[in-house]
Amino acid sequence: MTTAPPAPLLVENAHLIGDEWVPATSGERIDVIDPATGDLLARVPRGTAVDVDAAVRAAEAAFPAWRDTSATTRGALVGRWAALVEAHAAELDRLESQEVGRPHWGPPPMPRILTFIAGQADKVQGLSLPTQSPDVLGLTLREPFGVVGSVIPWNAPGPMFVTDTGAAIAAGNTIVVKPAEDAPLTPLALARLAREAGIPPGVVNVVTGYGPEAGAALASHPGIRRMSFTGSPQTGAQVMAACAANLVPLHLELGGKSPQVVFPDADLDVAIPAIVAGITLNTGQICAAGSRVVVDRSVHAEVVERLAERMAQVSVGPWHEKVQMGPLINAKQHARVLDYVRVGREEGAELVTGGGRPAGAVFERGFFVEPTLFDRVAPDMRIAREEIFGPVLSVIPVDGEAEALEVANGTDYGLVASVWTRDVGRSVRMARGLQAGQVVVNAALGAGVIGGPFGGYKRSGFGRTMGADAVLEYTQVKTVSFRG
Ligand code: TXE
Repeated sequence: MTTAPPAPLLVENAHLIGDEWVPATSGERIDVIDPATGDLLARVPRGTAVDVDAAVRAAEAAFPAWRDTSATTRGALVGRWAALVEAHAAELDRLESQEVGRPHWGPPPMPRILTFIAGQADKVQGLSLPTQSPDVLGLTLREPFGVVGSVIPWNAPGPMFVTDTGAAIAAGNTIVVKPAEDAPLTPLALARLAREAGIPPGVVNVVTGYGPEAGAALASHPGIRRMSFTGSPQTGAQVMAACAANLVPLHLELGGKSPQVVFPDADLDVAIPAIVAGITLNTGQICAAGSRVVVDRSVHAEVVERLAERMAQVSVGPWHEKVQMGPLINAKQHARVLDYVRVGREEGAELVTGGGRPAGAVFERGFFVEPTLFDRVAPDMRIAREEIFGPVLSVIPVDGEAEALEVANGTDYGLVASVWTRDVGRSVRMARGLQAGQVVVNAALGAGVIGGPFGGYKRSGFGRTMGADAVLEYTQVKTVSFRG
């Protein structure tokens, strides 16, 4: 096995506050580890409330000029950022692969996300309003909030960083981002490219650090006018409480327990590989991971057999072009996933394949776990209701469409749902009935739609990113009426 060479965009022990790449005021650092090997990749500042405060002040100072920069120029600068990210795509991909421990996914989505956002910057429009009298004009303005805050997780640090940052700054806000302590290197590299693209100092700021220190300080900072958070529901609730104290609006993206509903008329040749990819991609550490297979009993045995066969073919290992699944992010997540395997067995589910650390010397140092399949899972078991965030797939047999829908909707989450059927009427009924922010019919999760709004129903969160309104979400509306 070859290891990926070190990425040249690495920023060592510095985060970005205004125009300065600086260490933490405390001088303390956090080790960033390659989860496939346990090797040290780099150290980043352990930022605290002091650093967050400095970043918010830098963002406040930059805001008036950035707000007053024309939308055309803002869009052009985000476009230049997209072009630089594209030019460095291979290095960014390597860096993200190393810190997340994932294999090569193909071209990174960051340039595409930024290009889409860049095109929205000069499309932020208000309305002209009817008025009571002919000498009065009424209109709405869409204005930025000011300084916005963003806390992002470690599972897809590059796409998360550009999704929030791009939309926020295209609308004329300035931003302070707190990346996850496990994967801050890609966000730092992207911030470096933002500066190189000519985005002025203070418009994009990044403070690295631990959640309860830097993250909590950002969420509760009185200078923040709007917040966004992606991560666990527990931390999301804390961030929301901090925002509530300051009456700050926010959007939350909190994960899922996404069902993949398989009917007897499904094309299993397409469905089986897609379902396995949906739970092994990024080692199951994706908010949209399809972690429950809700399958009609009449095809249940065949589906389980074919899923097991396919899962056994997934190549697991440290970064290599041919490897499909890497390790989990850290020791805590590794212990958590293995604990869910124990829970599933104790609850009476049938472990069909996987369930442990793969055998072999190469797996001893990293946080590896086998692709794992549980059958005969009941809807009320914990492994059917709680987000595991690992490559653990639960098969739940059901009888008929009504029960399939009830079981598919039977969790607190509602992020993504897929349906596998050739019956058009049934797919329409399911698309309408499924409680999820995204429904996919006969395709892999997240397949190919450009500009689809992304976000959750129920406890998967609220607010939408990535859609035609991504930039509008970062504006507030002012009604102006004036008499001539
Ligand atoms: O999440 P946290 P963790 C889920 C997934 C996973 C579980 C735990 O189920 O197993 O969460 O992961 C910052 N104030 N998801 O512990 O704590 C933290 O530094 C402000 C789903 O990593 O939510 C990091 O930047 N911020 C998910 C970010 O929050 C705080 C992606 C996420 O960490 C904070 C990740 C605080 N008090 C995990 N405490 C998805 N939706 O895709 C922590 N943070």
